[in-house]
Amino acid sequence: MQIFILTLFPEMFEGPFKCGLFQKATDSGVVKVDIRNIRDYTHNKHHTTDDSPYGGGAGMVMKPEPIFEAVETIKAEIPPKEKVPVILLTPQGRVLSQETAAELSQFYYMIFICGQYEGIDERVREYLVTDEISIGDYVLSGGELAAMVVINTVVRLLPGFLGSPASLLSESHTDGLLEYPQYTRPPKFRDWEVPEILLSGNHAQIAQWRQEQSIIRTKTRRPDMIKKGKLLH
Ligand code: 6GU
Repeated sequence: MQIFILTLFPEMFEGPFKCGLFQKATDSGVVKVDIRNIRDYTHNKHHTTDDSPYGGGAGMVMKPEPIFEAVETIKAEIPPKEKVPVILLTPQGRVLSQETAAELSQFYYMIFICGQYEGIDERVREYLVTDEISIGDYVLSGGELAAMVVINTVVRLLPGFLGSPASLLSESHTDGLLEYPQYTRPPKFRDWEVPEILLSGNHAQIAQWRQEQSIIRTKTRRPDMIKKGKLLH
């Protein structure tokens, strides 16, 4: 997968892509991340990327020209037959879910535009962007952190990202239930013992216990997930 990120703050991306499994994925070629500064696509004297809003009001609005030019430059580097989603990170977008992540993981190329919270010229939305994503109902100052979250959910679904594909199957939000409690050695830490059943070696009973724990946990912590009918698949 090849991911392009358009941002005014490329430095923000230095951490998350250089650690742990993600670094492994970039090293092994499972994913390539190409971060581009929107400012590099400006031609005016001061390399301005924003301007005051028509009609007045507080804050600044991101100008359309550098964003269009950046996307068009990237598209010219991609084989023309490829379907390339152009995704704007914005609190006005559809809210990210595991289904959205699975859907995006099917594309080979993707372009993310990190908007600043104050705003982006509407013509970017209307004539350039193909999808708008939010990561939840709260406000971030810009789309950068949101892009990292979206990209993380997508890339970890790619074949070759996780050590064992089984861990994708049992995890929260994939089978619609929260994960069951996990323990490791020692069997007794301070006064607290690991549930006996997990030490029993009886795999059928362990599987049943875990399923029950998942259901209890989901009912108490996320009853909304059960109401949504996610339990049914
Ligand atoms: Cl994608 N951007 C901003 N600025 N705030 C957000 C968001 C995105 N998703 C949730 N809050």
